[in-house]
Amino acid sequence: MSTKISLTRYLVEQQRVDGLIPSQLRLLLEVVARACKGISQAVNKGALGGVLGTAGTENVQGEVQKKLDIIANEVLIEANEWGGHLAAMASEEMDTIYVVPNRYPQGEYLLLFDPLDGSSNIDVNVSIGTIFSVLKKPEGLAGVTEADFLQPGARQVAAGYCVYGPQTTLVLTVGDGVAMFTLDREQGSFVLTQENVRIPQDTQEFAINMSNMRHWDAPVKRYIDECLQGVTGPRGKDFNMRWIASMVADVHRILTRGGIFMYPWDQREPNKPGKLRLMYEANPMSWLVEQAGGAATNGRQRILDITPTKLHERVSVMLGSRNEVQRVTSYHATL
Ligand code: AHM
Ligand code: MG
Repeated sequence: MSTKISLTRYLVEQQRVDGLIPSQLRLLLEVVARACKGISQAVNKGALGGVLGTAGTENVQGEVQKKLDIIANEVLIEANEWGGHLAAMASEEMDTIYVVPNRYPQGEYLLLFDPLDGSSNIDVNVSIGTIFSVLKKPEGLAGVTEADFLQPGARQVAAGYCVYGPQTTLVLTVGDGVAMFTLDREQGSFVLTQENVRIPQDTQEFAINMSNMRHWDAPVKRYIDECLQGVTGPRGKDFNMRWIASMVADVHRILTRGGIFMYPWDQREPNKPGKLRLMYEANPMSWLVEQAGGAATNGRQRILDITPTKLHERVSVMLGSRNEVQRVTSYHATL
């Protein structure tokens, strides 16, 4: 009988055998996974748990908050604040950082999350997820401020997401490749179901919200237009399209079978670099994709090299199969 490897065992081995993660980081990741289990329960209850619908509030970005956005945010904070491994947290759903209260010990890590990504899919029973990113608090300073969070994604020490779909799957990197864990509801634990995840370099599948086509920049228009011309066009092959409108679910598909995902800058909001958030969405997903052999840019530079100037900074995102991301990025250099 093959041995099932739990997330706990996987993390212990990463710590013991490979020396990749300190014990505090291991604890932190266990707690995040536990919180995701709680969120998964709430998601599964749906209408029976009274968790669907809007909460009647807006977040700092002016987006209407769903009940589950708020529930997921609270679950993550309550699970993480007392463990002693964190200095502070930041969330897409909170205006400012949440410093661990004085009554608890302060740790050296910073946790960032989008508690419930794909909010527009909550009420329609389509996959949604939690995205998280872990940074180290810069050394030598007492206390913690928003400035401590403004580090490029290349400095992440762990990143991942949990997708709540037909299965609940936690996907994680600590800088040693990407591993996937499926929630075993009978055992109540995440079980390793795939290691060394690799994204094929080439793909014939793209993910973009096509309804925004008229607002895109010329390089993105050119790239998609060439894909749409199919086998008789310059690409010489047909392309398929998928758009779930949950980044977690779209990225999960790309990590599973390849593809390119784009949420580019568009003319509707010319002063914003894009819709998606750099620190809660683009950075963790970009690191996962790179760790699986893919690429991630904003059309002009590697996303992980961008130094954020504010917590809720937005960014244009192109990520997935390496050759396709390089192609659309090269179009930005020439047009
Ligand atoms: P959210 O964090 O408020 O849910 O917004 C982010 C989501 C992404 O998951 C998804 O890729 C995108 O917004 C979909 O946007 P659109 O509805 O414009 O297609
Ligand atoms: Mg989101």
